[in-house]
Amino acid sequence: MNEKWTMEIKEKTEKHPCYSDGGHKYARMHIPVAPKCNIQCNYCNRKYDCLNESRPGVTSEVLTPEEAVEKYKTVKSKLNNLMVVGIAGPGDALANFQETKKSINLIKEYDPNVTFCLSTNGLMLPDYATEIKELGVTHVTVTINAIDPSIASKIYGTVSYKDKIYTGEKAGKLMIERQMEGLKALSTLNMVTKVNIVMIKGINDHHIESVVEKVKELGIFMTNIMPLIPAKGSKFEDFDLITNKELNTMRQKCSSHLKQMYHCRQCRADAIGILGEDISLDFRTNKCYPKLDEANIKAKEYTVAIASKTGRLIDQHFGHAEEFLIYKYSNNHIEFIEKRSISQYCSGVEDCDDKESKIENILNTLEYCDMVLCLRIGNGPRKNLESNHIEVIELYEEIEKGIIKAINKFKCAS
Ligand code: CLF
Ligand code: SF4
Repeated sequence: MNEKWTMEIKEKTEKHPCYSDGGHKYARMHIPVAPKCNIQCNYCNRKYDCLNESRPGVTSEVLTPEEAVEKYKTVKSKLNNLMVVGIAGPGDALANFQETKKSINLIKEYDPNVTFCLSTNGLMLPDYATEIKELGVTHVTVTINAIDPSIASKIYGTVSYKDKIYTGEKAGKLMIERQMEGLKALSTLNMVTKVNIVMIKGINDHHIESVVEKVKELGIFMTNIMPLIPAKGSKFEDFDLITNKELNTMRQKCSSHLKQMYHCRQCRADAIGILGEDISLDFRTNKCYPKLDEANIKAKEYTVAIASKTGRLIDQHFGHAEEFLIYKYSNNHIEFIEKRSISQYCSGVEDCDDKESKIENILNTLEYCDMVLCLRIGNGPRKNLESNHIEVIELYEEIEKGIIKAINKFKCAS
């Protein structure tokens, strides 16, 4: 820990689930008050949450600052271990500075002891660093994917700054200059700063150690190297995945320079709870109660396969499922039929080689299914399922509501 930090900051860092290895028992609550963004990353599809801090495939509701504080009061009354309020999208926290500021002020008025944390692409950081410190933010994450403009130019499609749109190396150079200036400011202000780096095969994977070394010089506390999750509809949608082995090798290499985060869950912009156990659905304010719209439902019957960790929610990545829950819709009625076990399509790095026989196995398991509902799915298995006439829908929802939404084809947003 930095000697210049006060006891209060040290304690807040120890109880922060992302910054401390011992913080796993504490909960954080993201307030999704920041929908706009000022840049276009080539791995981002704006239909989804900001990938610099979270994962694609599921979108978060957006709250006004007033709604955010009301939701905070409810969550706080039910979660004794709630320590951190984070602003991580769905766009960029500082591209929505008025909403970010107002939300923090309202929550601080109600609970002056909570830790405020935010994540940003860094473009506006030099302008707001002092103000966010004064607001009471103690922990800041900046996503920095490159320190070389030619590499950055492959990652940032456009950057919108002071009424001008930048592209190519000019965009890359501007981002890096602003990010470095922002990091210096945070360091001078003794803020606890983490740098997230999205590791992208063939683009910046050979360059990550240089980023870590550079940000270390600027007084950063830790880095979090995250694998690219290719977002459907983004320029990088067909990019190869970084394997867990490649990721962990890179993290270990970089740990000789700086503390590394190994437990990031690439969570939603409205995630609530301890890391890895998102309970945001229990607190959703934008309640949507879908009803079966019989007149518009195409088929009379559907067999639906669900990927679920909890048995209650559609909350599992297709590739991590060891079994599917099979439901049947017919005559305006949904019924649970059975569990069907599979050998996992991809349970990690080394055993991802024989994907063809695994997808064969899954296709056999999913025989007669019309749809698969899962939290996320890679492009390869999606294409395989679709070419076998199985529709794939990514969503995060309670199972029955999810089935209704899926067969209604999303009458209300997930
Ligand atoms: Fe949220 Fe990010 Fe703050 Fe944590 S998340 S704003 S630092 S409170 Fe944590 Fe989630 Fe990984 Fe982010 S696990 S995506 S690193
Ligand atoms: Fe998307 Fe986040 Fe990049 Fe903005 S900063 S373009 S929301 S990934």
